[in-house]
Amino acid sequence: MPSSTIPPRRPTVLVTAALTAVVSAALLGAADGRAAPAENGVRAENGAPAETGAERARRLFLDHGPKAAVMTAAHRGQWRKAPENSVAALRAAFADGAEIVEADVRMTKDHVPVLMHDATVDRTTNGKGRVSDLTLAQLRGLRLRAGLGGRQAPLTGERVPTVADALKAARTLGLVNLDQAWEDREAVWRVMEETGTVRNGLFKSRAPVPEVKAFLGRHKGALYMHVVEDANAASVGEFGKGRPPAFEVVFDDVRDKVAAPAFVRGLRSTGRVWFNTMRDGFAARFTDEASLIDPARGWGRLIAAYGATVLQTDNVRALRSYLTTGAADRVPPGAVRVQAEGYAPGGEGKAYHDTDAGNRGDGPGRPGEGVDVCDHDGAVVVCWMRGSEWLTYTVDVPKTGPYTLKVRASSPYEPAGTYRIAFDGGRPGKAVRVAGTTAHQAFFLQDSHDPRQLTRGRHTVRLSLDEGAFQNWNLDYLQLEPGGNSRRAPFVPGGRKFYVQLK
Ligand SMILES: [Ca+2]
Ligand SMILES: [Ca+2]
Ligand SMILES: [Ca+2]
Repeated sequence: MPSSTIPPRRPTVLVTAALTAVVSAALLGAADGRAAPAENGVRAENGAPAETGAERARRLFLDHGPKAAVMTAAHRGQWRKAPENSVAALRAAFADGAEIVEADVRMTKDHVPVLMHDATVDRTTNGKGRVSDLTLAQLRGLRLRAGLGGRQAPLTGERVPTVADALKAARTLGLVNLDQAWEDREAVWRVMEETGTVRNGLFKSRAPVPEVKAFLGRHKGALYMHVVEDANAASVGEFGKGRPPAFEVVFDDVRDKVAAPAFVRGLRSTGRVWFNTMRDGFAARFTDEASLIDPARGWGRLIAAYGATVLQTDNVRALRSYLTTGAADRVPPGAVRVQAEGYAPGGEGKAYHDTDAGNRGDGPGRPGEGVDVCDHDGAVVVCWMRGSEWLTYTVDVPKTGPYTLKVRASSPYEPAGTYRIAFDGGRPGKAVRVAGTTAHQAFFLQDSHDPRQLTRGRHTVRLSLDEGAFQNWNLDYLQLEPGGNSRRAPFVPGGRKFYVQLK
């Protein structure tokens, strides 16, 4: 099924023309071109000290005018390139254009704030146990796992950073939104003072307003964002005239009170409005993956209809691309993309083979057909992929020449499986290994390194899964790209840079 025919799950809201105008200006503002972030000490051409990326991010964050450009916040850093909540992921996120990095704070047994999302180190390191039961020295002995972690994610050379490490790394680069830090806010504030990074840190909470005001009264320079959802929507009014510079709005249904145009317009008039687009339910169904199919289904809608001026994403580069060029996940020139769920018609044994009848997934499969289709937070994919299954596709090749197939796939398993490609009823090629991507929701484009000569015109492609091999992966789309580069290194999530060789 072409992706454009996937029905939206929920009704959309009416947009007021005035709000649309304001937020369109915000999007255009983002496309005006960025002041080049500069390291401390770098001077602009006129000899004046250049503004650092961090100072620019802070200035933008405090700007809520009608032309305020939409800002990019990287969820747990750029985990597509380095382990989540690592210093390398933080640096990579800023390098890719994020102005803000979101990171999660936990306290060690010896009361040192560190970056770690979960209560335990089990998912993201090679250790075990609760962060609060481990000393900093013990944590420092652990290695972080690639990407989003998981039992089979490869180990990297990166270590668990302290909040001090993270803030120091961000000093000239941007803001760090310290999530889960409110409970330990005084300890985190002390770290900011000690490291000279008071201007980099961004606190957030859902705490009672008097508690927030007391903290901000004690620490005048603290940057703060208040989180609102239906349960605490009234807290906005309790701030009176002393509203924080930003509100994070969380809604799982477009009919929620906090998603009402008048409510978000009110927030937008005095500050920035931040939405999370990583998964379903933070901003209804307006997710990263929906945005990658068509930005109007996610990011564009949040900007136009909900006054979004900060988007927190797992897809920093695609969001930056959208904000600067209007396109999120563009098909490369000369390439052909076919959605996995858009397999050929003809039924079981002719167009596909699936090991069980019916759709085991939660996505829009075809009635009466066995191919399993899932909806992973807006990514419509073929899932429950198992040995012996196969799918066929028709592709229109624009020009005669060599082409290399790539697949956008995900899997928490390593390796995730193998597939072979056959064109036009010919013999299947060599087995191509699908590498684990550390999570079902972590999709990466993986190169088959199996270039083929194709003539201009229509071809059929059969993708078959080896029967004897372990198979458990998800396929979003296939992409035939012109050229053949079989010498490139095999895919590893995050690239090879951060990996350690294990004996
Ligand atoms: Ca099935
Ligand atoms: Ca299946
Ligand atoms: Ca797809």
